[in-house]
Amino acid sequence: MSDAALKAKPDAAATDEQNLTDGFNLIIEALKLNGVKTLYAVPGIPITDFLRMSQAEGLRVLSFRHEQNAGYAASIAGFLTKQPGICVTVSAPGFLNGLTALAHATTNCFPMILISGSSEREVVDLQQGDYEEMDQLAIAKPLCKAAYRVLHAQDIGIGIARAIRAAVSGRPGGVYLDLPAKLFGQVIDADKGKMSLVKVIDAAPAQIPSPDSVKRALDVFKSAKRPLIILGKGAAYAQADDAIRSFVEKSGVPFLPMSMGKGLLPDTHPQCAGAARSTVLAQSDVVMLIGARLNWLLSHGKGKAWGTEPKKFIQIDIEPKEMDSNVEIVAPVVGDIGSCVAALNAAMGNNWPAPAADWIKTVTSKRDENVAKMAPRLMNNNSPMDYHGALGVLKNIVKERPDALLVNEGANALDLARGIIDMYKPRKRIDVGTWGIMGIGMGYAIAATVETGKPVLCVEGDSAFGFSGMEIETICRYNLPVCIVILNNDGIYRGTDVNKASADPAVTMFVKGARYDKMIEAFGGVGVNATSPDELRRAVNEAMDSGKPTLINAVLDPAAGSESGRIGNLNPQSKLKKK
Ligand SMILES: Cc1ncc(C[n+]2csc(CCOP(=O)(O)OP(=O)(O)O)c2C)c(N)n1
Ligand SMILES: [Mg+2]
Repeated sequence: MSDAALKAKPDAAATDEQNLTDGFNLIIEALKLNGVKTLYAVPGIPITDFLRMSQAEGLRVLSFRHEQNAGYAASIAGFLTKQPGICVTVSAPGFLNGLTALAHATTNCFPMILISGSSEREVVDLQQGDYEEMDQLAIAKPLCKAAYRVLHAQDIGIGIARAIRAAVSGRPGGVYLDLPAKLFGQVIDADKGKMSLVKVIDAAPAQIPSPDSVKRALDVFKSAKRPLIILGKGAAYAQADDAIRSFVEKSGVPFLPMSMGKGLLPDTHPQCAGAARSTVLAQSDVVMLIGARLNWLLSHGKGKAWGTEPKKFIQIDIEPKEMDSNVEIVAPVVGDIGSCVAALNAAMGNNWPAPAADWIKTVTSKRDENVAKMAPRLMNNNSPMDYHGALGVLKNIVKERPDALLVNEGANALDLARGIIDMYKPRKRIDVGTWGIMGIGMGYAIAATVETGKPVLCVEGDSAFGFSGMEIETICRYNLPVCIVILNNDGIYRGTDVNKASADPAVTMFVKGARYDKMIEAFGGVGVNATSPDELRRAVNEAMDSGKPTLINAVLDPAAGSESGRIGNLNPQSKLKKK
């Protein structure tokens, strides 16, 4: 071959390559075209190069230590942004690790897409024992809103468009997207590839409530003697903050925020009935639910907690099937929360009659009484600490730093923090959600700061932290402004349980006096052992000021805490004596 011919050959190949694209690139382009900026992932076959290329192409790739945490991060990214959070995993075990988070997203109505690489269809379907063989699509289906598989590179655009639309439209939820290994390497004509990409237009179209339903709701609301508004996390998700605030204030009605609805209006707002929960549930006669479901968290809308007064429920929700799920809904308003509240605002006018003064007085005096009762307990400086001493400190820190996000999980660590720490802005409190699961902590913390650019304070039970604790390495590696406070009472619920049958520790007990702060030092973070509220205050303020990854081991009295926190009544009981 002549020199000229030798030279010409690579050039021809290069021109050929220019006219071709592949699965790797098409997936990245399809995601970018639809505004995806971040992937939460754990690398491995067949997605390692995909993640490398994504990073090279300008996507932010957060590489985790375990897929469940990457999945929880993606799920809360969806809640915070109204865009589907994306988690990417390897096949079989990685997929299964991510699946818990996908089911969690679906249950909590967070838009999320779990993208998993998978083994070859031919081999999986004949069950011939492929590397990480598993029929992932079939397994994912019952746990999510929709599940899709893409087999051909030219279908990647459609596959990703369908996944995005399914995740965010209507009631949001989890979507599974199955991408077999061979797809990534499939090569097609570059122009054809480009043409096959789909930009999703109006992914979550407004769903306008019918005028009749709005009128019916306002008629019932107006007829109330003791009205109550309950704000759920659906209301927070909607990002209709001004409209919701204006509706609540125009009505003058007491409102009760659900855990992740806290901060839509400040917990210190004159109409907030958070500290008078039992009173308002028992005594109200008309209850308007805005993006809140009558599930176990609201005692299904019936029974002792709801008192003996007859109730009328008005429910605002995007999902028609939610209506009458537990009790009769006399005024269902079906639509997206933003559109529904806007319609209520328009129809109620500016002269809405104030609720009866005696009802407002009942609520506010109960609230003020409970707040006053709690106040001295929050100021104690006991060492070792109790929950109230430690949480009193954190309450003040959140008041001074209302822009920070608060991540919260545990049993006592959750229930007491929820009650004690006031929130001032929407979508600042993120926690265990509908299932009350442990393990969301570090994944949520990572996504919270990555998605919002704000610092994060995590309030963690020592057990709760253990479920995602290894991600402190991820927090240090990406140098994220996350301050973790572990309310360490040496165990699940408390650290005083005794096993009388053998030398083994009781099942709820952990190593006594464990020093969690030393763990983060292994990765270059700041570790602090705090034994009093004063030490805790100093350490948290320093961490929030510096933005350095910090883990504070807050030493609690092992006797502090009660079985299952506030929900001990859910433990099954038998008439037979316990052994
Ligand atoms: C995934 C999962 N596994 C187990 C549980 C059961 N559970 C509920 S709370 C809890 C831990 C409570 O202990 P801790 O986090 O230390 O909080 P504390 O009450 O001691 O403050 C556990 C294991 C759960 N909710 N979720
Ligand atoms: Mg504990």
